[in-house]
Parts: sequence; C-alpha cells; structure tokens
Amino acid sequence: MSHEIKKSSKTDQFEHHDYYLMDELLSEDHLLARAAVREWVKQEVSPIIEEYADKAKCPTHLFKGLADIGAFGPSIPAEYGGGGMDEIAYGVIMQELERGDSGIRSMASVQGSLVMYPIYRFGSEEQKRKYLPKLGSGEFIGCFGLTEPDYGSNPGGMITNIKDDGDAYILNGAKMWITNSPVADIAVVWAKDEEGKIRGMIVEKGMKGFSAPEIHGKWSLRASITGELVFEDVRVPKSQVLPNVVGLKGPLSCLSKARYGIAWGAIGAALDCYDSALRYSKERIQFGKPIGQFQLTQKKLAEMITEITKAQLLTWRLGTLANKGQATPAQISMAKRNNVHMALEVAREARQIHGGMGITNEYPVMRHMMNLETVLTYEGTHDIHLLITGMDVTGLNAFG
Ligand code: TGC
Ligand code: FAD
Repeated sequence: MSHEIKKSSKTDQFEHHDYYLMDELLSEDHLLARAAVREWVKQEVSPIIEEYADKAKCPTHLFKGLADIGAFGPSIPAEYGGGGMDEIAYGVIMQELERGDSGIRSMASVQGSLVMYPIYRFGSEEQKRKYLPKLGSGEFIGCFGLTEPDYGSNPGGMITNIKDDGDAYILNGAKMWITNSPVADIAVVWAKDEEGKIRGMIVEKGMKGFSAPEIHGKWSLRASITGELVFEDVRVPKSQVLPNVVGLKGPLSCLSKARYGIAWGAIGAALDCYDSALRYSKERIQFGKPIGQFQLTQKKLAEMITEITKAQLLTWRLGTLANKGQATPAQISMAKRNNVHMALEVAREARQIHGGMGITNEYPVMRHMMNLETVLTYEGTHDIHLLITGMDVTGLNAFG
C-alpha cells in the first residue's frame, strides 16, 4: 500500500501536557530525544495511521525511520547497535511512539527489548556482532516467540521443543500471537530441551520447515502485524542457541524490559486521548455553551489529568530505579498494570466526551481504546500482574 494517502484530520494536533512540571526532572538528552521522536511521529505516523489501522495494514516502511530516530534498543550500548542512552530516555521514546499508536510502539518494543536485548544479554560475542547492528539499523526485523496456542499466561508449560542431532537441534512446535512474525528476518524462540529446560535460540527466515503465517481478524492493534511461528523439524545449528541463559528467567527478563517500556508508552496513548478530549470540550457547543463548561465534562477531564499525572510520577520513579539497576520485576508489573489500565479508562472517558464523533476515525480515541485492549493483555495480562504484586507483598505464590 502506498503511504501517499489522505491526511488524518484531528490526529496530528497534539499539545504538551505537563501538569506537575515533570519536564524539570528530565535531562537535556531526554528532552531532545523526546522532541525528535514527537516530531517524527507527527510527520510520519499521525498523517497515515488512521488509514493503515482502518485497512489492518502494518506500515512496514516505518521500520527504517524507527531505526533512524534511535527507537530500537535505546538503552542498549551503541557499539551493539543500540542508542547508548539511559532507561528514562528509553521510556520517553516509547511514550512518544505510543502517542502515535500502540502498534508503532510495539514495532519498537519487540525489536529493541525482545529481540536485541536477549541477544545482547544472553548471546555469544559472535551472535551479537552478527545480528545486533543489523537489528539496530532496521536492516533486519526480529520477533519474539514465547506464547503458544495452549500456553499464554503460563509460558513455563510450553511444548515447543528441541532434540539433539549432532551439530544442530531439531525444533518442533508452534508459537501464537507473535508481533512482526510474518515480516521478520529472525525469531528469538524459546523451546524446551530434552531435559525440559527452556533455551533461547535465533531462528532465521528461510530455515527449512519454518513458516510464519499471519493472523487476521484483529479489532485491536490493527496497524501492527501479528502471526504464528510454526516449526516442523527445523534444523537449528547449535551456534544459534543463546549460550548464556537457561530457564524461564531468560524470556521473563526480556519481558521485564518490554513491560517497563509499555508503562511509559501507555501514558502517551492516554495523553493523546486527553489532548483530543480537552480540545473537543472547548469547541463543541451544546445548550449554548462549550461542553467543557458542564461540571460533568470537567470531572472527566480533571480525573483524566490526575490519573495521567500519577502514572507519570510512578513511571519516572521507576525509571530512576531502573537506571540504578534496582527496579524489581514486581515494581515493573505494578507500573505496567496501573498505567495501561489508566490509559484505557482515559480513552473510555475521552470517547464519551467526543459523543458520537468519538467512535469515528476523525479522532484518535477509539483507535487508542481498541489498541489498549491488547496492551492490557500482552506482556502479561492485567490479572497476572496483579497476582505478581500479590505474590510480592504476601510472599505467597498464587501460581504454584
Ligand atoms: P516463576 O517460577 O515465578 O519464575 C521462573 C524464573 O524466572 C524468574 N522471573 C523473572 N526474571 C526476570 N524478570 C521477571 N519478570 C521474572 N519473573 C520471574 C524467577 O525468579 C525464576 O527464576 P529462577 O532463577 O528461580 O528459575 O515462573 P512461573 O512459571 O510460576 O510463572 C510466573 C508468571 C505467571 C508470573 C510468568 O510466567 C508470567 O509473567 N506470565 C505472563 C506471560 C507473559 O507475560 N507473556 C508475554 C509474552 S511476550 C508478549 O506478549 C510480547 S507483546 C510484544 C509487543 O507487541 O509489544
Ligand atoms: P490466557 O493465558 O489463556 O488467559 C485468559 C484469561 O485467563 C486472562 O484473563 C488471564 O488473566 C486469565 N488467567 C490465566 N491464568 C490465570 C491465573 N493463574 N489466575 C487468574 N487469572 C488467570 N506473545 C509472544 O510471545 N510474542 C509476541 O510478540 C506477542 N505479541 C502479541 C500481540 C498481540 C496482538 C496479542 C493479542 C498477543 C501477543 N502475545 C505475544 C501473546 C500475549 O502475551 C498473550 O496473549 C498473553 O500473555 C495472554 O495469554 P493468552 O492470550 O493465552 O490468555
């Protein structure tokens, strides 16, 4: 599909909202990174996103631009293809991308946190040199295969497996709901070995017996491409296995990284909905007044900015802990769960403020709302994150 398509009307008008002067907590580098990504989203994403979402097409031409603005692995060292920035820079970049669309943020989350990060953290030096620069520059697209048809919230039960065959493993099984899989050059795949231990490996497109069919029919994250990964006796050279991790903590630590980015990203979607609702409340006249003059509209807007501000404070603090290497998985779960739920509630309230217009693609609100239903579920569902917090505070495991 050509991206020379109609300009979306009200999707590219976002203004800055910083109720608690959080910008004072950001460094010059954070502000510069944020401004650059915001401008890119305004130029490249906002004008086309409604139409791509409408047609359920992924704007794959944006992968290169995402690489150029440093959206892939912002906190991975530059010598390995990342941005060499800190965790807050990574956060503000995800926020600006998701202000455009959760699916665009997903393109970057998967590439940086779920593909580059495991190779950087658990790969051999040879694997890092071979794959990371190409992933960082957008020459290669990656995907991350953990979820299976019968094992979503409980990935430890996975049945995808590898069997020893001399200098290679034979990989069999299937992964489900995999972002970017139909367009990916490589997949980081998690499978059980003959001892039942979970291992990570890099599977390349074109390996015999490997296919990645697209999943159709999504009403959410429509501008993101999702597929399966199917492995039928795929011969994976042993040199493709990530040598430096064994067990479920491998994929779960990648999830920690991506969940952190989502906690920031969700604020971007919420800000875009709030911004649109605030503007509409001043423009739309009913009963001879702007609807923003009615107390019930003000209640909605006041609660929206209150919840956004609380989420910003939570996330900024999480970022300072992450910079010191002190953010725990449970703290990250709390922020992901809180912020995505907050964004979904903000989207629902914003939709009401827009009245009937709120269900159309004249405004970004319904698209964000539908996207956020996925964001509430992937990277650990709303309830799984609640149970992670519950386990952390009680010391009692609801899963075991
Ligand atoms: P459990 O026994 O608790 O843990 C196994 C080992 O892992 C360690 N661990 C973590 N390490 C790092 N980060 C985390 N977040 C970790 N959580 C746990 C843990 O310490 C243990 O280590 P060790 O050394 O003792 O072996 O495992 P469990 O089987 O009881 O499962 C716990 C549970 C339910 C919390 C976990 O499985 C879970 O998080 N489930 C949710 C699954 C999920 O989030 N899937 C996401 C798939 S990827 C995706 O959605 C990408 S969307 C991408 C996009 O488009 O943006
Ligand atoms: P289930 O695990 O079957 O859960 C169904 C319901 O049961 C949920 O409400 C859940 O909270 C609840 N539930 C489950 N267990 C418990 C429990 N112990 N206590 C209480 N409630 C429970 N995965 C990848 O590996 N890579 C990707 O790139 C990826 N991208 C995705 C993109 C999209 C668009 C979507 C929709 C999903 C993606 N996923 C990906 C998969 C995603 O992570 C899973 O959908 C998610 O982890 C939930 O698994 P499930 O869908 O199998 O739901």
